[in-house]
Amino acid sequence: KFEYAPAPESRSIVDLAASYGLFIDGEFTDGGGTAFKTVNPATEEVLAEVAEADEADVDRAVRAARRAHDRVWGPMPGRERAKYLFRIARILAERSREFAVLETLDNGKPIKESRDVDVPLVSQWFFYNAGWADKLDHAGLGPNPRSLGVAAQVIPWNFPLLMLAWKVAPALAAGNTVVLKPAETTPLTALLFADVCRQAELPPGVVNIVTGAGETGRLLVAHPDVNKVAFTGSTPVGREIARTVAGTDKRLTLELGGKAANIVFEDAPMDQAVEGIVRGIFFNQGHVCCAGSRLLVQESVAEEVLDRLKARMATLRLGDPLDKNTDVGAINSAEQLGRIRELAATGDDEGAARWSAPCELPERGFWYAPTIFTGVTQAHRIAREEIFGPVLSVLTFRTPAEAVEKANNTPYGLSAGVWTEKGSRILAMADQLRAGVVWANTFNQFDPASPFGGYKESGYGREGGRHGLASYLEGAR
Ligand code: TXE
Repeated sequence: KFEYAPAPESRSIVDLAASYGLFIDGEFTDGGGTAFKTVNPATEEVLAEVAEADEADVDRAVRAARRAHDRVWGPMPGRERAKYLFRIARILAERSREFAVLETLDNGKPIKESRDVDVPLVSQWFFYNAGWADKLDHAGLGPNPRSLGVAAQVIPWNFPLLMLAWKVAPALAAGNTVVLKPAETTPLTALLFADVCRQAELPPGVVNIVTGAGETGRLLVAHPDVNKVAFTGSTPVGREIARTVAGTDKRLTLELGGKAANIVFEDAPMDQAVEGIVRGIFFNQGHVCCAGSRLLVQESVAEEVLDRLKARMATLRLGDPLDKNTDVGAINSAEQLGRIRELAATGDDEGAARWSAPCELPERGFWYAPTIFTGVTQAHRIAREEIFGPVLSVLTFRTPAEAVEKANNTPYGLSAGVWTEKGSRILAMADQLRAGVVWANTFNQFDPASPFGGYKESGYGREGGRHGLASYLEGAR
């Protein structure tokens, strides 16, 4: 059974985060369930034992959030809420190194990314949303926007702290309180975030963190006193959540998988395009819902693009995620590695040609070499299903119309990329692509002011910008 032991100052950040337990009503506490282990995916070492929240813990967390919403956070003037959010944003920036190291240990992503992308974006998200908190009545969102109440938020393991920020920052700015469940393979930065809430003297119950596996998430989503559910994760779990929420008055936003097309025209700026392809699929080991996992390249330049891409891939450094020169880190879990291997093997079986970057995989830990498949047809599973790993499927096209048709031939619709020097083509493509985000001559860029979300099986609702805020408000558009 998990025992809550407060950590002495001298222990490492992993020990600290692990010793926190569940965070309910402003207190760290041990849960009623059994503990589970979280491992460093680069070494397979156990990092920490973390409490599994059971039904009573989830209920306690939701009740704490309800009280905090009704008595403190909901009625609080926006300008006061803003002060807390600015304070949290500042503390996150001040403690950024600690967060970056812990994120890399728990997730396996290169420190270069957690330090330069994830953690800076996290504090930006809080700064941006803090700025909304005192302007809700005057920003054209609606005549009288009000908080929804208690938000249940379930997040995945690919951007543990950033997904927390995407969910928690707008919810709090809009006057809601939250119960958040991080993914079971990456719970540690959420617990360290709870410590930031304490440091910021956020009123008890405004943020509650319940760690655990899918069952904890299921209990949270189904709790009758929850007003809003926000989920990022797999499509099957998203469907299950939609069924649970159907027939209740809970609001729901879902951000699910993707199979984005990264479309390279013959007039594209070639050097940038190759960098964009690499960033599109190998950033965060391809554990990215909006990853550019299908390269659509115009036939006339396909050979040149592939030659350049392979040359660039050969320079990627795979290995110790804590080494600041590492470009490609570890796969987050043995299960995910298994899924990647299985789906990639169907590429071989169905007749596509595999090429992997020459690199030595460490003996321990979960690793997959950056890989591309050429000769892929639209019928292949690797062209249709989300691999969620460093594996790129390459298809070709002749005309812009063919590019659009192939790009849209997917059950998903989260993102797309277009590479061309022609401005009119960018606009025409953006118009025709059935994707929530279309990047032009760039890829995987995020900004707290930009709405993000999908078409079709990629989910519904938007996160980010005023649209993301509106999904946490009653009476807002
Ligand atoms: O996702 P799950 P998994 C895709 C990606 C990946 C696949 C499986 O293709 O290979 O999903 O990943 C919680 N009720 N994406 O298994 O299970 C779970 O504990 C409530 C894309 O990790 O969806 C975790 O906190 N919650 C994606 C979260 O849901 C439940 C990111 C996500 O886990 C639950 C992740 C239930 N019944 C995976 N079952 C993206 N869009 O970015 C599980 N959970």
